Amino acid sequence: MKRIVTMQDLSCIGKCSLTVALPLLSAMGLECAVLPTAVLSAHTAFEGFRYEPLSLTPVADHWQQLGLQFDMIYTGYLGGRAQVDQALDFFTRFPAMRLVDPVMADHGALYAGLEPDFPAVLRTLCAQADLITPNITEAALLAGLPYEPGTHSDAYLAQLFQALGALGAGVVTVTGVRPQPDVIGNVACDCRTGEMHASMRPAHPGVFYGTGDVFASALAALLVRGAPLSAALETATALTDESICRSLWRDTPRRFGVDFEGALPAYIRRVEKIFEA
Ligand code: PXL
Repeated sequence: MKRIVTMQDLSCIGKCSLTVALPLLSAMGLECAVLPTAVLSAHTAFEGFRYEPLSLTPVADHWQQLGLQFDMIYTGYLGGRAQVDQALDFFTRFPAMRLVDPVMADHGALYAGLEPDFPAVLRTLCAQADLITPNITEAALLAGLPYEPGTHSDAYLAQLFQALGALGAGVVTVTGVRPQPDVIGNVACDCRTGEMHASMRPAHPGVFYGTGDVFASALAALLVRGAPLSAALETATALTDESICRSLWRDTPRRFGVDFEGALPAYIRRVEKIFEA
């Protein structure tokens, strides 16, 4: 079984980060080790959230003594410079494929509690990644380009991908791309070959928390199991869209996250078909 370690916060309420990544990665047939970077009473869109950072160094020390090895390191929300430094240190200690989801912003604004220089801090982490998965806001912040709410022209996307590729990661995916007002989806670029893929769906109005984490977790699992980028993008996008649609049907309060749980059985069948082929 492949072993993946995911480093991100544990938000106790509002499905996102670890409470999305762990169930998804396990359901996709991976051994999932967890490095909780902080405990939050609820994610940062809940007013008054409490934040307790954790030190990962003792965990990394112990894992090194045990001689543990990982197929992939997947980092998500890190919350501050100290946590990013710990991720960089972890990268040097454990050789593995690195997926960095530069979680920091959405809809043109940084998440509550993050310092304005955090995009520059995350750029240093992205430079050490094999794959990065920003949303369109994070992509603009990392690229140093103005945020555009959409629609996104081919020229704007080309500028984004060029700047993100120059950061150093071989593969860049950007989520929340809107080529037309009623269409939204994800675009992947293998910057080493110039190969591009897009996976689009009908857009639904409003904010859906945790969807970036659903997408990145699904993509991580598919890629570590050896799926080609095009199939991984399409399948991870399908799970994200299905989770959003189920939340809409069931009218789940938005801040509590999307209903990925109900989408999982069909998704797992779809994933197994990729690896049967
Ligand atoms: O879903 C991204 C995310 C992860 N972790 C925390 C967050 C958010 C988004 O708001 O607040 C703590």
